Amino acid sequence: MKKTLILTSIIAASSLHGALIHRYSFNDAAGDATGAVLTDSVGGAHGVVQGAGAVFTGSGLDLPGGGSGTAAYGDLPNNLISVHSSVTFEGWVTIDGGGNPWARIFDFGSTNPGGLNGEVTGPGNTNGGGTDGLDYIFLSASRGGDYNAQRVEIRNEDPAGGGITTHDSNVATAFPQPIHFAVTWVDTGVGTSEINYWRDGVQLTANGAVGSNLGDLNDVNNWLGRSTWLNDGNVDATFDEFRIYDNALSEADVLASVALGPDAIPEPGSSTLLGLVGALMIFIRRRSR
Ligand SMILES: [Ca+2]
Ligand SMILES: [Ca+2]
Ligand SMILES: [Ca+2]
Ligand SMILES: [Ca+2]
Repeated sequence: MKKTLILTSIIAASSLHGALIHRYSFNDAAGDATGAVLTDSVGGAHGVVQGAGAVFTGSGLDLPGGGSGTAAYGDLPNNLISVHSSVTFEGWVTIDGGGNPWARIFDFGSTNPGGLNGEVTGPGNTNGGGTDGLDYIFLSASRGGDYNAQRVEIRNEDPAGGGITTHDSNVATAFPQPIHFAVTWVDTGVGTSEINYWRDGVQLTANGAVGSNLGDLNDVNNWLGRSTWLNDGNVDATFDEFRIYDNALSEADVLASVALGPDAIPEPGSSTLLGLVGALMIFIRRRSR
């Protein structure tokens, strides 16, 4: 298994570099981030900070956590991923504290009543519909209020009838907890797709089957730190880096990224070596447990 991991990293040629389509680094000068633009340095799809209490640290966006009626979150533009047939979400985030049950790291989708009215444009329930998320893909920081438990979920109920896919994992979290995450979502056929999920370079969901396509997603509420289910709490976390790729990162790509960190992108030709370094780091970490 470990030999396989390392060999895979050596052999796999990375296609990571050319596939990065959105990059948010949050490196604005330290200070109040209320209403600030979230710059996309690669794709120009700039977002905005909604709600109250966010600050820039100089290297990240620090969200306060709290009820979604007022607390700050990152609001990215509509239709970022439904136009693609494969994507990877990747980021470096520190979970600052607990509470805020079902707090999300990211959640892209729509909220009741869905369709053209599925968009919520600010804190609270701005569209006046119900409070449940209908279409979405999310990675949660906690399951319920338990931060030693997480969930990746895809739901396709906008319009109704598309179903839901849930993948739970259980990784211990001690605040403040820095995390690297990568979630891939790839169409595999008409009405079928597949997800993979890594936390800190350890794969927790492998080839998880999903009964819908990326194009089925009504991605009008594309949020960092806020749930498309409006009664869930907003996360208390600091986002250092958030990226979207229009392909699926391989395990070698993910390990290369872990090794390099949030401030740089692997160059073509360097990611094989970096993947090896990343695999060795995880190998050593596992042996030391
Ligand atoms: Ca915080
Ligand atoms: Ca849908
Ligand atoms: Ca929106
Ligand atoms: Ca940063």
